[in-house]
Amino acid sequence: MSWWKEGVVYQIYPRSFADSTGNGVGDLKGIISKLDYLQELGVTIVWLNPVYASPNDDNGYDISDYESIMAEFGTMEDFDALLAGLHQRGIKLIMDLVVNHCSDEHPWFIESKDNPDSPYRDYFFWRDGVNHQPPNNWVSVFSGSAWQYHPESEQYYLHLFSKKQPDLNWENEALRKDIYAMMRRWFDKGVDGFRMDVINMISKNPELPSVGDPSQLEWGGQHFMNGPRQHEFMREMHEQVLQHYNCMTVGECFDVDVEEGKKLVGADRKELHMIFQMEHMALDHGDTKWDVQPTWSRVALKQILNRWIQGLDGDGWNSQFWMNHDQPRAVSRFGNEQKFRIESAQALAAVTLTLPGTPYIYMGEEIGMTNVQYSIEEYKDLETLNWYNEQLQKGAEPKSLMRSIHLMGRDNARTPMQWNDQEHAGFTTGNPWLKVNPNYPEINVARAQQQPQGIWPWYQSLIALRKENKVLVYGRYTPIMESCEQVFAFLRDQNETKILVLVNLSDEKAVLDLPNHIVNTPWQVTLNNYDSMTMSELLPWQAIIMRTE
Ligand code: TEU
Repeated sequence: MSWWKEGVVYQIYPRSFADSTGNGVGDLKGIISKLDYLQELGVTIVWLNPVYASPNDDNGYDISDYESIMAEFGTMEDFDALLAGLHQRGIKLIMDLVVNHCSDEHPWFIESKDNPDSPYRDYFFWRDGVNHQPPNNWVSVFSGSAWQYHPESEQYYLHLFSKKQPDLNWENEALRKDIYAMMRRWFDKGVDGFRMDVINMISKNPELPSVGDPSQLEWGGQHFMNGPRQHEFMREMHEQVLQHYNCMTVGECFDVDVEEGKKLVGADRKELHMIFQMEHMALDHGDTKWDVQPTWSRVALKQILNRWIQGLDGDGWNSQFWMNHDQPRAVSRFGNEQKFRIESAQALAAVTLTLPGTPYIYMGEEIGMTNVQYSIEEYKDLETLNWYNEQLQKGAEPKSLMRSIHLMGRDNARTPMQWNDQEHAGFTTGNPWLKVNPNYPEINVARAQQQPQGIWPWYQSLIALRKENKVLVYGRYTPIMESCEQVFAFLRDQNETKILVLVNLSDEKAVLDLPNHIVNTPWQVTLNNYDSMTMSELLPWQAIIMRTE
């Protein structure tokens, strides 16, 4: 029985949650002021995006000191108060661990740059160029070459993300020891676990070879995704740190298949508890994420999730989510924010909170917050801005670029939390760092909590249901109607208890084609987001959860 299996996670992007000072940036005291809110919702674990000292090139994912708090967010005393306040309410805290890279303003990097003979030089990937060109042709996730030239030492350093995020060299044992010691200090302070940023990118092929045509920028993933020493490093981290604490770990992992996933989370592997597999986040991608496909397949979605659930069954543990701080708003992307905002947000919630695996709710999902359509000057995210500028230079049409950004840009998830219909949605009394979604008079927490049939109480009920029914945590999972392009249906059962989940993920009515033994079971309806129901048809985005002993 592990608390992280039974828990429900709520993700907070601190910059955008609640501002206590009026400077327009969310902060730790702001989060403290909302702890009763979290308790009322019922979540039992909070994941905080990075709150460490950072020049904020990538909103805290560029860390300049792993052991102090970002000045904009408050102080270490505030952090201690936050942790204590969560624990008093029976809520655990997991932190972001960003150790594939740090900031170019971290003392390790400054030392490595200013003093090539220092032992810190080898904490990073410094290499000579080739004919006055970068050492290889890898492209950065945030556009352009993954190498930055440093004229003083006449070498380049590797940065798979922005040039202010130099990659750390995990081949170096002293670096690994420093990271483990830092993690232990956070655990000793009382934090309950880590969400590990791009953790399957830490082991690079030490030769750092080019891919394909060396004169073209290419994604070098084959040389650093799930690299040669990945599992060795994970086991070492487990042995030196994780095994000593009653903690939770979840690794963010792009490009893993179930086989690779099992190696990371298999029960006897001594690596991680969970990963975020990202396959369903690509359902609407074309060649890149910006090449958005207008429709996505429900059958494909179910195939992905079922493959992971069945693949890890009895061995590893899944995590379930529709979005995070890098993804568009769930209701805008997978639901229908125009015609069925409430129903579709409820339908999506019903799926994540009843599938096997730990559910993750991203702040604002519980009130059905939506994407935004800003002009380019209003965006802050470096991924979005770099891509826009790069594409413009290549001659792309601004209009089509904006269409992609409106659908896919990361700032969709990062607009301030909408608390009420006051100015700036009650997020700040000052000037918000990122513009508040103009729909806040209609979509906000205060209002959502007053709507008995709305999204907020629905989340509250689902969370309570999961806590009260361990069958939803530990029970067997049997998918139903797998080839149906509208309905996501499944059975959870344990001993005599059965829970049936029927969710219409479409704008049209859906015919229910259920096996006889299910139709003939004496179900009691636990949750239904419409007033009526039948066993033969679901209304658009209808979600029904039924139970029997
Ligand atoms: O994200 C990893 C990552 O690859 C993302 O940048 C992702 O590809 C992209 O956002 C999808 O379009 C993690 C963090 O979650 C993200 O916020 C950071 O920017 C990134 O790592 C670098 O630390």
